[in-house]
Amino acid sequence: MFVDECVIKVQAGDGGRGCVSFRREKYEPWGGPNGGDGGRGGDVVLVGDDDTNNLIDCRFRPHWKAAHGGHGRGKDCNGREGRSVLLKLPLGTVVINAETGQAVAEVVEDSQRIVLCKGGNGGWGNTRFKSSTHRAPRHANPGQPGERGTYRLILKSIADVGLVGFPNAGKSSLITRLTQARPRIAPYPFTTLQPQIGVIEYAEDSSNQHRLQIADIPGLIGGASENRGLGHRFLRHIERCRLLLLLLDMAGSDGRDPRDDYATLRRELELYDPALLKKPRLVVANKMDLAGAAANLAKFRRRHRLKIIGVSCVTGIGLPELRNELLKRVQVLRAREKKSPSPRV
Ligand SMILES: Nc1nc2c(ncn2[C@@H]2O[C@H](COP(=O)(O)OP(=O)(O)OP(=O)(O)O)[C@@H](O)[C@H]2O)c(=O)[nH]1
Ligand SMILES: [Mg+2]
Repeated sequence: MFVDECVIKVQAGDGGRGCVSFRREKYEPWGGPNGGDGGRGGDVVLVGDDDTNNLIDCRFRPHWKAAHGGHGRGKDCNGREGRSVLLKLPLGTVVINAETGQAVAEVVEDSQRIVLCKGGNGGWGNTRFKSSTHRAPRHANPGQPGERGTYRLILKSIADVGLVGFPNAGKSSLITRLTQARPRIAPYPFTTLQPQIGVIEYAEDSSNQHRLQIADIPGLIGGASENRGLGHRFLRHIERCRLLLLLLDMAGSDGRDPRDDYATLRRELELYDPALLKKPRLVVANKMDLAGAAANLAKFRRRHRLKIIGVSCVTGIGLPELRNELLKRVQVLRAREKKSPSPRV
């Protein structure tokens, strides 16, 4: 089961109470105050985890509570600190406050730690209140309550290249040819039901290796904005990609015209978010090994004056050119982002 959205309730630990106590020993009947402080409550901490790509843990465990701090005790003993609770989240998780609707955090790096709710401070024991004029204070502070809240988690995968295409266009076949990822491939639509991320490795030389991530999402069809097919649900996983790869079945093997497919894909992207159309994109014509594909490509080129790379995932033609083109474009985009960094949300 793939879960990319869920709601959690979190509660940090309360601080422990301070203690009121006085030193009483043999021959020392009126010793001073010696009440210890309460301990801090534990925090709720989000931790980026590169090994998960799913929010399923949070779906089945929606309540996360950190431990309360221990109460202070006599003989100047401070309470213990409450243990923090660590929530491992996949990279690309956006945390939204469910009450205000505001994004409060975003997990983007492996092992990144974000304190979502802070534990309450422990209360002071009566030792803290003694002074030259107040030598036997009989009060202590209660601990402060820990922060708590309800948050919506939304996973938006992070990849360099996002694959968009009709069902059966060959998206999973392409990712299988280019990377080590092994999504299911079958001659019927909607084989892929959840996003898959693969890594393309380029061994330039032994000291300088480049890699880029490519995301395969379930296919789009006309009317996806009205929830036809799997709808627009998975488009959030390509929202942050640097480059969109529009993959077309140039042989029209499902009886459609690739030129109509291209128009439909663009319209669906625009209906989801017009910003997606402004993203750099590369059009790739697949299934060039089949009869009719070359003629269709010529017609397509006549209508759209774009750079189109023709490939076949069966024979492998065009794939080396595609690999190089992807690296070249992503490197340019990365360099541009470095110059003027802007959030890829
Ligand atoms: N002849 C030919 N067949 C291809 C090529 N690429 C993919 N196919 C076939 O097309 C069918 C669909 O391929 P998939 O890779 O599963 O397509 P997809 O876009 O991932 O489809 P969904 O996951 O259903 O959206 C499979 O039967 C593949 O073998 C190609 O270049 N040439
Ligand atoms: Mg697929």
